[in-house]
Amino acid sequence: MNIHIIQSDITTLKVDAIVNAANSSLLGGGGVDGAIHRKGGLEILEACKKIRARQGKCKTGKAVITTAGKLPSNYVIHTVGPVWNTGGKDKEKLLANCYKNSLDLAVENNIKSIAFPNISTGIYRFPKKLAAEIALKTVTAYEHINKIDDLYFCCFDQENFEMYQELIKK
Ligand code: AR6
Repeated sequence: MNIHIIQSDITTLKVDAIVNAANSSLLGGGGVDGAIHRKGGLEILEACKKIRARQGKCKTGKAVITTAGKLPSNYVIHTVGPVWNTGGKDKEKLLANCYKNSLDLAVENNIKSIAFPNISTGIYRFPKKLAAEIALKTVTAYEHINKIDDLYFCCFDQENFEMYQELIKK
């Protein structure tokens, strides 16, 4: 398994699956979620609505998978990160669950290449360094990680990009 740290717009990546930092409604929003729905088209929203009808809202830390619509990837895995307000260990665990549950779906769907955005570090205000540490720790400890060939941490802002590059060295 290769880990790549890149700085890019995740909607442009041609990988098996990109991960969306969604909200529990699964019906779109701002940030990376807005970009994915805007560029991927209505097919993604329709798929999300079907999941909503079946299981209700998506809880924090959980993940669901849909088509990627018009995007160059094959799938979008939507996961709901925790909102950082008071902090606390449960937030850290919930963020780790986002990565783990997304990887579970990837493995179940025979996905070999996957790109993660920096979940929760935008509108949800999770501290970037702590989020990066949790992300790296969770994926490297993931028990089926050898089933994934290429895992991309797709950073958007310079601060996250530099932080991931620093942390990966350690
Ligand atoms: N490609 C890659 N990363 C991006 C892109 C992009 N096109 N756009 C933003 N980012 P955020 P959250 C980065 O706010 O904090 C939405 O409204 C961004 O720089 O997208 O988990 C949802 O519907 C940041 O590092 O997600 C939820 O309501 C990271 O993606 C809420 O925001 C996450 O920022 C979720 O908040």
